[in-house]
Amino acid sequence: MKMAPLTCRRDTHRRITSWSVVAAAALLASCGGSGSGGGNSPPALFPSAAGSAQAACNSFLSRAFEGATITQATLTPQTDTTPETCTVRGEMPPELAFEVKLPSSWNQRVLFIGGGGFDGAIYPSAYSPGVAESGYATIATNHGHDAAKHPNGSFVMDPQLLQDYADGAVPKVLASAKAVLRSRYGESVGRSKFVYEGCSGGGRQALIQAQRHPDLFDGVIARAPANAYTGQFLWYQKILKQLAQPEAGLSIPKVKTLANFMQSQCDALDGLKDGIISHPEACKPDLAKLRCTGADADSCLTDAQLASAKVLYEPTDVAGGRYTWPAFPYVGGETADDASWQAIGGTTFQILGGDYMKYFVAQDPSADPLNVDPLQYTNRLDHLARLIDAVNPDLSGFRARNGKMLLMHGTTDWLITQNNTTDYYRKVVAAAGGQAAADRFVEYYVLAGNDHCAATPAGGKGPDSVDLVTPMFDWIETGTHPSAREIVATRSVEPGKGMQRPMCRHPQFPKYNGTGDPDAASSFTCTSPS
Ligand SMILES: [Ca+2]
Repeated sequence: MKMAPLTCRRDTHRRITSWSVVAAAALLASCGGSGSGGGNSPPALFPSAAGSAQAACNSFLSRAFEGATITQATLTPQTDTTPETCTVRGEMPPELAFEVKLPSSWNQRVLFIGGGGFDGAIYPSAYSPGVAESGYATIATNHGHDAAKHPNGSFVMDPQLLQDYADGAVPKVLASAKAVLRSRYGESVGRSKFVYEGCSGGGRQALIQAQRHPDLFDGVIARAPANAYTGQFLWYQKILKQLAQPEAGLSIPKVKTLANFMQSQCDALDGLKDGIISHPEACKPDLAKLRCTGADADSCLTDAQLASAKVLYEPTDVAGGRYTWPAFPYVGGETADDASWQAIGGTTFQILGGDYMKYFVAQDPSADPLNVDPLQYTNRLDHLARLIDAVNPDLSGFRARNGKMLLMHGTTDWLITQNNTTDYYRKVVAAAGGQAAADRFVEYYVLAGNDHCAATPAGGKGPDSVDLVTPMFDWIETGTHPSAREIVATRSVEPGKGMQRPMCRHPQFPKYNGTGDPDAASSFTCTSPS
């Protein structure tokens, strides 16, 4: 994994999901802030008093809260950037574990931090920068199982663990965590707002809450959600089988050829040749121009390789049309770095697609993933989809309780295509009765040049760090829509330089004004496609 070198930061975290060796170190690169504003900061309920905080933290040990037993309680002292915090770990059978962070100076907001991948471990750091410094009480969980006991996808062969992973863990954890919060902060917890933020598998969890448990959270933030899970994973098998065809593999030099072609055709369409294709909808390259006219060479694609590109870029169906997958935009993973594309045909995709086909579908660890025929497992696939997929666009229950939703996706995500989030958003808009009705409770933002839940430098050429938690809490607390403020994303790998771009609501894109510092957000205007 790569960690960004930092000299000045408010928040650093690592995201390592079992899906990927890609680790995201998302952080606020500039000490000047994210541009998202500060939000409300009520006075602390529990000013740090020596002794009292330690006693309060110790008091949790071995106590039970709604079926969970507290097995650890640790008080960490205040630092230059983070408040004194009591972290408690709760466990409930069979393997569900969670963590609640209780800052002594609490801002009266509660953030549930989503995990990712196949979970099995607790990832307690927020994607939005500034959370750890700002006094949020936070909750995180392993989503039901211990990956040390059940590596990779093997846990799903236990129906209880599958249920907890799919949908069951969060309501149970939240009930226990609320009891912990009330014990620490008193009944004022009942007046606090609760938000769920997650990426990838955590993004799926965010959508699950809005779709199936609309009373649990006041707001949900779904980044790069893995919500069309069944289609996504069956597509992994489809692309792996395609790449395994004779002469159909895409080597790194071939991918570079593909990426350079996309850049030559589409980079300038957003007004600036900067290596970031910020207006992907306008990008319609003719891949036939890449066809080898003579001998095979790194600078061209053979017919078999063009067929692989077709699977990458064209919407497709899997399992005999039972499930669909929208594939990548023409600015997808091919513009990410080499390591990402090595993963497309290599380790990560093979692990993901392989574990899914072996454990989820065939329920046979010895199965050959590429030879598991989805058509032989349609009942199992439908069962998995009912449990895990989070594709229901009917959010009427969530709307009725005044819930708010933010969607976000990076354009160069090579693991889950941005097109999938766009599809879901369009369906939500339609189900809500149109754009005006949808705008009251859901906003969808696009992060041009950002990879899958990842921080730079591995995570793409654009900015990667953006605070969505502050705009969400302000939305649900004050009614100020995120779109009514300027939300700025920062490139975390270069904190001194601090490339920044405005976050634009789909289908708008950040268009260069023609003049001004290309690293300044003010040099771009969110523009609707013509
Ligand atoms: Ca550009």
